[in-house]
Amino acid sequence: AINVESLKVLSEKYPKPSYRFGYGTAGFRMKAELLDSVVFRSGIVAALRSKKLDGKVIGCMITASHNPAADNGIKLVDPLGEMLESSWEAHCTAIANAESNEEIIDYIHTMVNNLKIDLTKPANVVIGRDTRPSGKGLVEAFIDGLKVLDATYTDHGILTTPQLHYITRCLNTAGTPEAYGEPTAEGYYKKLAAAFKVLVEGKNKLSPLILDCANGVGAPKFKEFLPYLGDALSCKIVNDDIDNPVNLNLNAGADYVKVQQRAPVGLKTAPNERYASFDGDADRLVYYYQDDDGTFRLLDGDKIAGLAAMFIIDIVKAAGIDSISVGVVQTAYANGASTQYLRNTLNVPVSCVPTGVKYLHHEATKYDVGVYFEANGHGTVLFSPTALKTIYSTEGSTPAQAVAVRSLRALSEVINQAVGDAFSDLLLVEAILTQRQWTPKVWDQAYTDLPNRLVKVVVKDRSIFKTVDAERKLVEPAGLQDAIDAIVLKFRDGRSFVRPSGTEDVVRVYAEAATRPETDELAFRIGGLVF
Ligand code: 16G
Ligand code: ZN
Repeated sequence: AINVESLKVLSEKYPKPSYRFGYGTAGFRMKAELLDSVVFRSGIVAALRSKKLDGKVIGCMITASHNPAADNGIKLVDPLGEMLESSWEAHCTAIANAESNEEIIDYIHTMVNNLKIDLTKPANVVIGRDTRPSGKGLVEAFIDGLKVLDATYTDHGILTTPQLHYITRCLNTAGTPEAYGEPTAEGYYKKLAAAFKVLVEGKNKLSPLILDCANGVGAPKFKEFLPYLGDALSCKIVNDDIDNPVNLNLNAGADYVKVQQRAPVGLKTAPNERYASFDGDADRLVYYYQDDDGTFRLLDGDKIAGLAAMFIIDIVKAAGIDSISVGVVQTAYANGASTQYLRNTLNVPVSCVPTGVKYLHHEATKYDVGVYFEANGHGTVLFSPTALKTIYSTEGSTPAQAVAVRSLRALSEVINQAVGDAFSDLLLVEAILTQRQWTPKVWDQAYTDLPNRLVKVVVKDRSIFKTVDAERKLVEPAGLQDAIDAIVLKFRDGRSFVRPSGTEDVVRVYAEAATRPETDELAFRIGGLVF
């Protein structure tokens, strides 16, 4: 039953500020001091979700990813480690905006009735948080929310976002044929390390990787991970200062490197070295290097998708399996040159979906092996149950085929199937580069990115911008798309689109064209239309 007395008492501790909250693609995310009531109430929703799913374990991650240290956020995770089902996002938003205890209780009753939730069922939740100083207090608020419905929980303290997703999936699949691993950080390290060792066995080691951890949770957790990898990976960590919170994501991390197209603070690039950056909760990864002429070269999520797709296609072929099809999922932000490469050089099907991991993930499940990445470095590779069955029931009829089958199995283990994971993606890239003995420059030669520009435009009301066709076209405001098309036509290899941000109060303009000056002019002119 609902513990109405404790709801009333606890609710006093977490008064709602006058603010309109919305659960979006990144969950709730804002200045940490605004979050107490939202997080408390999210505890109630998490408990309801678990009861609705017959006591399955729901995950809760307290993080604001690549945002500054003063921000924080909360995301709920469904049993298999996926994003919360979208219809429940609206329930989170509704409860977060309730103006009184009575409204909260009414809303719970409405959910119980409409969704046929049996309140006598148990509720189970696992919790993780990143290194933000506000995290601890928010976890307490969340736990208070759980108490309203007598949910049981395990607080894992500091974790990366993908580790929390992994643990959630492990707990819910334990003892089934889909069992995913030991539900602890240690289980996660062991599983990934074992698979990685198979992939690099007998190959010459690469030069050390230099890894920027954005002064976030990736630093202590990757250090914890390294001993499990032993001498299979050599890696030098920079930007690991989690004791001074102001440094979190400050001029460092995957988002900074991708947006600024330059190396992070604390890292001096030299030719022929290999660099990578995590974001603040370690679910995004980008690589980069310095060219012989001193130019900074970015290897973003599109480049990782291309590398992964290329490798998987080859290895499936080498294993003598022809029944497995590979597909790639991108968003409108994917560089045009990457889409061309995938379609025309690798000959793989490519789908385009709206921004947000849940859309990519869902689309990727339609392929036997679905590679999905956002250009910003968030992504993973999904193996369908049928593909896994094939991979684990094939032995290969030659020694070479047997080796390829073994690699394919290890790939499916090293890649996090629950969610995009910077640790796991890093091992994937390192394994491929090691197998091929490639430098980042060789990897980069697959195709040349078109110059591109992303601009933010502050508008009065971003809700008037309505998109279709995976955000590549505007249908409202009327006439704007025609005006955009007319300008784009004048640019060689020109492409541009406009979409309202899901996480900030701005409209984003993306432009790409044949040269840097043309790209900048295109972005400027489209930005001028929107403003
Ligand atoms: C969220 C999304 C991320 C996307 C970003 C776009 C998830 C887990 N995260 O952070 O994938 O790239 O939003 O932000 O889905 P925007 O809508 O402000 O451009
Ligand atoms: Zn992140």
